[in-house]
Amino acid sequence: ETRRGTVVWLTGLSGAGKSTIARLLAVELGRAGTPVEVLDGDEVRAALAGELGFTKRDRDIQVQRVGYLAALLSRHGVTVVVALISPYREARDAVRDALESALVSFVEIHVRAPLEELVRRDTKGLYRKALAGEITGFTGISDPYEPPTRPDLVVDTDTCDPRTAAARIATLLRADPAE
Ligand code: GGZ
Repeated sequence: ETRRGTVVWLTGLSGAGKSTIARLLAVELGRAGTPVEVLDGDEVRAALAGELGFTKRDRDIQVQRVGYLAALLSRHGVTVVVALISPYREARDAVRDALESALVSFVEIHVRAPLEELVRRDTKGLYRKALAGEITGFTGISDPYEPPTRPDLVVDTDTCDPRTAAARIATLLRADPAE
């Protein structure tokens, strides 16, 4: 049995820092000579999920699609860094099972910050709109988020800057190279 690749799956609320950390991690891994791709929820939605909204069903489809893309890439030795809210445990676990059956390592990272901190940051103004009821079904405000039960790592972005977070993940990957 040879391990085929690694998928680093960043899950967490909007604005917690998933995209920033994913990008920094990709740069760090790339510098070390690892072929790497980032699959970011926003970008995948813009590229090929235009019809999907934010119902449970649509989010589950989004997670499944990104999991499928990650499987294709990782099969060729690419380390795939995924940045996706992916709020439902069952959908994440289904991706994990599929990847592990394909001998791909699935490393689950919870990118976390207290909700009041996210509301305070509100970089895109989405929390204000969600709190005002202008966006319905917004994760963390009016839609559920199920944190991972046994994440490989939890990154608290209120106390840990993105650079340090990316470095911690890189260290974890080195320590545990596709087990
Ligand atoms: C959550 C929403 C919503 C609702 C729009 N709930 O931080 P952002 O803005 O740039 O990234 C979020 C993105 C969520 O896409 P994902 O594909 O990661 O979500 S999921 O895994 O749940 O499918 C957010 C924005 O879209 N956004 N409406 N209602 N986030």
